[in-house]
Amino acid sequence: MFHLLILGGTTEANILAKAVSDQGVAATYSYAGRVDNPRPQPLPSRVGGFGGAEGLARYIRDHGISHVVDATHPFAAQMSRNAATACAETGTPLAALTRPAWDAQEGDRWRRVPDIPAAVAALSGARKRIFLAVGRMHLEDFAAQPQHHYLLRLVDAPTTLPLPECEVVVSRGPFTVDGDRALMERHGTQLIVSKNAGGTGALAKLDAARALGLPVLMIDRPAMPERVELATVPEVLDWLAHS
Ligand code: 3Y8
Ligand code: NAP
Repeated sequence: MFHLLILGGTTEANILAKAVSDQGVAATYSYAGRVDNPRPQPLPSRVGGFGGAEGLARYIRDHGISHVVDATHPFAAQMSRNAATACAETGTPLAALTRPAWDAQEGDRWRRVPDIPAAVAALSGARKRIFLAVGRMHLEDFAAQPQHHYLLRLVDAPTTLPLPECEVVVSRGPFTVDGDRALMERHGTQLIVSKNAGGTGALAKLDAARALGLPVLMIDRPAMPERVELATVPEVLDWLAHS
């Protein structure tokens, strides 16, 4: 019996979900439950963790999952590790739908750091106006550099804020270059901090930074487990048909 599990939460996962739904393929879309109102999907959806790799293995067995596509964000490394472990354990075909990392272009002023702690360390020094566009989950880490004035962009209104001087914009992407340029000009942004997410949904701020001649602190992706990696939805549909 065919039943696909899509580990979602990204633009690419949503494009895959639409294609799979249009084909009438039996599939379930999975969210972690990070935000209050995740985008509705054209597939039956589930929200919340599985309970580690063993929880995912149990879910695969209990729900007769025949294929898994890991279309999570490049920084969702724990989910990707669990998917690789659970699929190996249950003998379930697994493929990742990934998007290439961004590369600095002509005119970009990037400083690359390997991870979030290195980004925090790189913010030592005199007060700046910083567009901290890394979301909510790692804000605590940046409390080590309270001297800056931060512009934060969050999906949901925050309950607590660990940074003494910050301005919050509640907005989920995908974003536009004009919108991000106006946002940064209004804030008087002097530095942008960004994850190297790749894809199109978060790219606008980098195009705006280039236009404004602003420096970017770019956080490289975490390492990913060994797995089949596909770059487009047609490749995924072809993989599903032959694996
Ligand atoms: C819950 C599900 C679509 C998909 C939208 C993409 C694009 C817009 C850009 C900035 C950067 C950031 C953040 C971001 C982007 C897309 C895509 C992408 C970055 C949603 C979504 C969920 C999440 C989780 C959320 C994280 C946060 C990260 C905001 C849906 C909207 C910063 C990553 O408050 C929280 O807990 C937020 C947590 C993980 C990172 C963090 O550490 O805070 N995404 N984002 C998913 C789940 O529950 O399983 O509602 O659609 C999805 C999208 N976010 O087609 O509309 O595909 O990348 N998401 C980053 O890249 O740096 C914003 O502001 O410039
Ligand atoms: P993570 O750190 O890799 O995963 C932490 C735990 O969250 C996982 O072990 C799993 O819990 C649960 N989880 C993560 N993704 C899940 C999914 N799609 N379905 C069910 N459970 C999931 O993940 P994250 O970075 O917090 O990302 C969470 C979600 O936000 C993912 O859907 C991801 O695609 C999306 N997202 C993340 C980012 C980002 O910057 N990290 C950006 C855009 C979108 P259990 O161990 O209990 O199974």
